[in-house]
Amino acid sequence: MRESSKASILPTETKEQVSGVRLTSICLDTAYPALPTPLQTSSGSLEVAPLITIQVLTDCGIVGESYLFSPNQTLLPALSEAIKAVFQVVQNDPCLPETITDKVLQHFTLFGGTGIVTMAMAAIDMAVWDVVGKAVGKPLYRVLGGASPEVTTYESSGLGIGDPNTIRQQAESFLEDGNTIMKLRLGYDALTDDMQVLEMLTSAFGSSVQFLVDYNQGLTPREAATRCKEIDTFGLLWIEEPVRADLLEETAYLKAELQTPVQIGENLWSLAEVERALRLSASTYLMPDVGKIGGVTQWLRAATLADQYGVKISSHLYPEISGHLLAAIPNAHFVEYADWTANQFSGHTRPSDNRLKVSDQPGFGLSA
Ligand code: SMN
Ligand code: MG
Repeated sequence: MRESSKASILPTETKEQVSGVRLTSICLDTAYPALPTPLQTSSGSLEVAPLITIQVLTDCGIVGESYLFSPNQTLLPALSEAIKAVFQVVQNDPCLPETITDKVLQHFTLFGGTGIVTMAMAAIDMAVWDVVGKAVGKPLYRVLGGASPEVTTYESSGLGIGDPNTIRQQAESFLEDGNTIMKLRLGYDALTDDMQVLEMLTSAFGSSVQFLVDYNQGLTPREAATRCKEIDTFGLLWIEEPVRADLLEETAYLKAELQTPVQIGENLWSLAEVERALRLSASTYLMPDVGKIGGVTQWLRAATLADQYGVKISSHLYPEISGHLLAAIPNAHFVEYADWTANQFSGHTRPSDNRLKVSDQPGFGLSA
């Protein structure tokens, strides 16, 4: 790992302000908000957004808030247990997120691997960063050195695999709010179906809408070579996860063959995986998921690494949290906006004209 990606994130003055605050206990809850628009992808469908909400309590009375989104509902109980187990490792520790994350990583070395433990670590790390923001009375993007609360977004709340007329209506409703950049899910049974939807959308909207497409890992490398070449002429902003997320060499091959940028990252689970993707030049851009990469600390380290390779970073879901991160990094690309948590957090804001104004409340401002 390049050491500069491990350079301290928390400014010294902030560190001094929060090092006296200690983490005392944790409260967890679950929620299953229905998706305003159910989403069909080539690798599964989503009707509710299974969430764990996390509160980390401290000895100074500040409560850090975060959440985890699990595409798989049945794993929420296991995830909750993992969060409690990881919290035990850092209970009574000072509120220093980087130190906490490094301690957790070290503690679970023998257990090894990634997955539920990484997401549990993320839940705690995110809540600890929220405590930091609240302790110093600043929104997180400001704590992290960001100057403006405005970030560029694309709409990702719909356009799942399905009926072309419904897709067109959804695209029209995004456009009504001035959101002209949107993500379409592809990976229909046949390439001709992918082409039909793309042709319908481009003839309906012309150059007034820019599309990105997501195959959700649904293609074999051979299929991907054929399908991506066919859709390469549509001027798409990117083609996301054409093949299984661990097939980085195959993704690198596609990137080299295509005019259209290739996007991956929501299924990179560690800095080592991010660095491998960068070294292989597996994709044009990266979009780490703040839950799966291990939290704010690891997400920011990944963004720093990517910057060293000249790679732009977008986020994956968690718009209320990711917005702060994109507002604070030099290599920011897009915040993925989905409305799935709109009724869950009072601090959730919606984009218009492809822009999202990140909360100005201390911390993430999840409950404003
Ligand atoms: C996605 C990821 C997880 C659940 C649903 C959809 C999709 C995205 O890959 O990038 O938004
Ligand atoms: Mg995706």
